[in-house]
Amino acid sequence: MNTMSEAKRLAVVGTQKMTPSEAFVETLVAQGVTDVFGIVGSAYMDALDLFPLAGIRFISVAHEQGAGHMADGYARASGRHGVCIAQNGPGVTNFVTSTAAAYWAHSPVVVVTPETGSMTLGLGGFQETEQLPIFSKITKYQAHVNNKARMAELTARAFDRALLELGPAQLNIPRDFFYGDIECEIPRPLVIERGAGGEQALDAAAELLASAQFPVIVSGGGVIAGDASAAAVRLAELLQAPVCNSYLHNDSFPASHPLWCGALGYQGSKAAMKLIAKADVVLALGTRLGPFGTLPQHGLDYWPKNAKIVQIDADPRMLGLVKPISVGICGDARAAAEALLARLSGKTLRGHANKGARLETIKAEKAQWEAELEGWTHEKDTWSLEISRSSAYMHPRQMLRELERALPEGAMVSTDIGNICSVSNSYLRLERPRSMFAAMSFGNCGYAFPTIVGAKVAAPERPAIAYVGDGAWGMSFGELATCVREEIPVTAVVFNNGQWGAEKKNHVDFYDRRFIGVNLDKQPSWAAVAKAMGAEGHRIDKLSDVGPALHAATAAQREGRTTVLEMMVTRELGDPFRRDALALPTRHLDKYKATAATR
Ligand SMILES: Cc1ncc(C[n+]2csc(CCOP(=O)(O)OP(=O)(O)O)c2C)c(N)n1
Ligand SMILES: [Mg+2]
Repeated sequence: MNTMSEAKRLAVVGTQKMTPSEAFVETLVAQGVTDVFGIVGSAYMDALDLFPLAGIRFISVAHEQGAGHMADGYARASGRHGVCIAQNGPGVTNFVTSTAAAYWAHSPVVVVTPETGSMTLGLGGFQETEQLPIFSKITKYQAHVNNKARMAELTARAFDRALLELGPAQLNIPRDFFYGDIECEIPRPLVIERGAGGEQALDAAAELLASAQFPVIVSGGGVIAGDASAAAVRLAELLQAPVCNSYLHNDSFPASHPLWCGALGYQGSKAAMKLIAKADVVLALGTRLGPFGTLPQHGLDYWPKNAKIVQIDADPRMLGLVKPISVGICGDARAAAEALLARLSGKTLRGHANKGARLETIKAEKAQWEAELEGWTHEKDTWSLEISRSSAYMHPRQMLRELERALPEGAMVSTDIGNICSVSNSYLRLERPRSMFAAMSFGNCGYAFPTIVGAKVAAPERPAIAYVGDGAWGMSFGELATCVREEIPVTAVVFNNGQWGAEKKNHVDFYDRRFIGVNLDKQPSWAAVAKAMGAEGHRIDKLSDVGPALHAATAAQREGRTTVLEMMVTRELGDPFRRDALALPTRHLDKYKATAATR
């Protein structure tokens, strides 16, 4: 932990002689950096050496991908920069997946990539690869330190751009540029206020919302990033509009609020989908309305194609990109919501005439969805019924419900991308922002665990829980070593169904159960592995043990202990991800005819 007093941490002021390493580290200090995730490497040893005296904690991880996800989780939990660093070449290429994931999670991660030395670049020396092209499509900004004298300037710019554009920025530094003498000033962070958006657009939006008979709000990631929750609640209350969470942003509106309806998208809330289907005006607040998050679900093609859409996003490129819109507002979610509140306050709102009926509809749809969920104790398709009949293990849905009931107040939950994690979307009701860290549109297995570790570093007082499938766990459990070594206590809930379930579901639905590479046979006991690595591990196979085990594990976090709860669940499978993108197999060659669809 950083124990250095704030005064001591202040970055140096005025133009001074320093080394580029000092300039780099002092710029980190000026940007408020207190934690950096990575694996040591000779490329940046000279700067690393300064970290302790600068009040920066270096968190040493098991794999650079883990460091990148930790920086992402840290940024998502705190709203501050997450920072990761690695050795040039292989250390840096290990950042590719985590950087792409942070890009789609809109996380201000600064990816520091020391590069091969400038005097040997291109000669095919040691640990050399072109590091800028690799990240060009998964960063918002790339700074290349082309002269050591520009170290502070370009470091600061990478930090500024990451926050300004809400996404990863790469800082590429030829390794020899850490050494030498330079004269420079440490730039202070840029503070840019985003503002509410164009006056005319706000006026037009207010007109549309005032004239709406059935307004519905979609509350997205921008509400979380823009600290706009309170404004979103006030706007919803003024309009008396139901509020849907955008896909995987279940923490974008308090779930206990009467106007909350749940999440849109894959494994989301039927109540939310049925209510938005009735909208004549949709206010998309801080959401890009991503294509995957608005696809038909549960057999409901719910998107209201005739509704007028008012979309608010800080990134102008997202406006009208996926759905046609009537009004686009390029602005900060909170400032825009407040500007709309000011405009709507004195107006006659058409939707108030039927607000009583609308509230009743919201209540009824929520009650119906709740009753359906309560009765939906297991999956009902033929495969799931067959496979779970002879199993003594828990039904995933029942297990998820028990976890939901036992979720401690203020918990942060990260979710991976498997079938059971996806089903958990229906069982994650959250009260406060910065509480859910799903693998967003990049959808990589192995996201959830390192991400919650980073979130825990940013918010050590909050219970931190990762939901992870057993396949994804195999990819990411190495970071248990980080939790133990660095004393970052978290809880991993591992769903052991002995399979790469989400993909197996495609074999079941489209490929006549010709299973290839989807069964995870002969797995180790993950509880035993956890213990061997110095964490706690418990195997849970009874529903009645789920809640108490989660309670105990999250309580153990207060004593600094990390716990793995290995949930033994049946092999049944919920609705698939990509029904939209798969087709029954067609075969023309005789050799492959046996695999052609017969249905
Ligand atoms: C890095 C990566 N590799 C492969 C995939 C394809 N994929 C998506 S879901 C999934 C299965 C996940 O299995 P598991 O983590 O065990 O969860 P389950 O579906 O069984 O609940 C796979 C392999 C992916 N999304 N990311
Ligand atoms: Mg699995």
